[in-house]
Amino acid sequence: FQLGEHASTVPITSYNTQEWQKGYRSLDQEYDYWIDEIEGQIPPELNGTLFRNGPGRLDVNGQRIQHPFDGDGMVCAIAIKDGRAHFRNRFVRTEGYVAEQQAGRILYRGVFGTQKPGGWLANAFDTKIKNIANTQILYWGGKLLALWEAAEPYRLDPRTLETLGQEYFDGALQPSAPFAAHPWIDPASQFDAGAPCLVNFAIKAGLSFTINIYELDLKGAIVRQHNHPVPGFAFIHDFAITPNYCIFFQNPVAFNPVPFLMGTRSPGECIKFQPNKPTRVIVIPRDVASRPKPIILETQSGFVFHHANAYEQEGEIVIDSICYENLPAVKVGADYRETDFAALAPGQLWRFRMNLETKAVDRQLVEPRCCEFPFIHPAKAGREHRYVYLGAAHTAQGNAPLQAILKVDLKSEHRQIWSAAPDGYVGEPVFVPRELPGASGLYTQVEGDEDDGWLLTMVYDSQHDRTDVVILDAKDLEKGAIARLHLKHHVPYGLHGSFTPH
Ligand code: 3ON
Ligand code: FE
Repeated sequence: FQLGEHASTVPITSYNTQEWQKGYRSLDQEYDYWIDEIEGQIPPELNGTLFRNGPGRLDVNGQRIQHPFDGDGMVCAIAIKDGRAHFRNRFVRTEGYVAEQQAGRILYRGVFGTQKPGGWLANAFDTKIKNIANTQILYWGGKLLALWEAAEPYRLDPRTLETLGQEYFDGALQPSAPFAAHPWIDPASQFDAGAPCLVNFAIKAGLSFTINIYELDLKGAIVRQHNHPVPGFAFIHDFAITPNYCIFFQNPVAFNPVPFLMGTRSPGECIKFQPNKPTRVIVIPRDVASRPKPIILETQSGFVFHHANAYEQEGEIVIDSICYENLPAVKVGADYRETDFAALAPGQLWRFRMNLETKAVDRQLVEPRCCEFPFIHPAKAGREHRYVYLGAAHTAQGNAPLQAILKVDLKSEHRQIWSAAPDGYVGEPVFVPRELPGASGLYTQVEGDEDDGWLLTMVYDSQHDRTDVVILDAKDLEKGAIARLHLKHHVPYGLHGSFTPH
């Protein structure tokens, strides 16, 4: 593989860089309205709230945030009931957001390039990074939690999205301790008599690294916790679970802290991908009673942000992940809006098979199309799944912005695609099963077909400079959107979301 290999061979026709860039403007206003411009029809059986988090502000009073991953979390709630939909968005009032709003300028350094104004002198030896609560939003144990992987969750009011403060789970989480942005719901936990539980992790960074694993019961209490040291530098954004294991991919990266300490670079700009080093796979048993010890495996070099799912099969663990052949360095001072997509390696869906006895890891490319934001039926978490839904590029080859929703059938190898190109840019597709949730208010069982339900995604329509909430029939993407809810404004490209039926 050569970086930029696609550049000369693939004509870029599906998107326009200037149009794409418009989706990265701040949305300062906070709205609260019934959506009355709807094309098509919201299915009357679809009831609940789609919560979505992401950077809402790409500048502080005109001072540019260097990278969208550094932007303050802004949560959208699209509440759907009886064919009607209501929109609301609110910034998470983190300590840093409030302080910077008051000051009218950037007061904190960010992980991905944002620096305080005033050059390196103004930044040197300041290692305090703002909790921006911008990555995921999830309702669990009666609490709506905005998550960012390097600090504690913020709790919001699920109805008003008002910020209620940091969440420490009755003191089980230490002040300012991290809590990752990628929890999984185990639909039937063997450690909770078959009840669902929430499994999350945290990467505690410092001179050495630790993986913390947290399991929460339905009431939202941390009921199991264990910690494991990790050798080397750990940049682990997501993980996967099975009934018995947690699986982590430790990406091969090196970190040189000196420029960060000297104030010349952010931490993200000090990370260097190591193409000649293997990826370490860390498998940690979930059974705390057995005093779990990590099992370490190795596979080819690659970079993984997101896993679609994992499951156990005849002594092996199967895991589907979005893997990049290379992680481009965050370039100092570069403008992310000038990204040369064609010069970067695309994220692609791979299947890894891992044998815990022999430690052999086998990997296979499942889908070469550029894709990100994998999503599965919630009841299949940790169990064998048939379908993966993804945000994908419009064209089958090359790297490009996400403009389509792709459905991969792992059994028949069939694909379905719905594209919003050339004007539309899509986000994560959230799958909502058609069947009603179980007594716990969660989707814990697949009753009919695994793809019987809807995909909800937010699509930036660059032509109208506004965002649509698009509803697709997950069984048949190619029949087109069954409803397009036009918002009154744009919403900056986001990260992750979840659906809460109620
Ligand atoms: O790992 C160490 C400890 C740690 C927690 C060092 C560290 C400084 C890198 C770190 C912090 C990591 C953070 C704060 C990561 C935040 C990530 C984030 C906000 C978002 C990641 C998004 C990933 C993807 C793949 C997004 C894709 C977006 C598109 C395709 C387009 O919209
Ligand atoms: Fe993520």
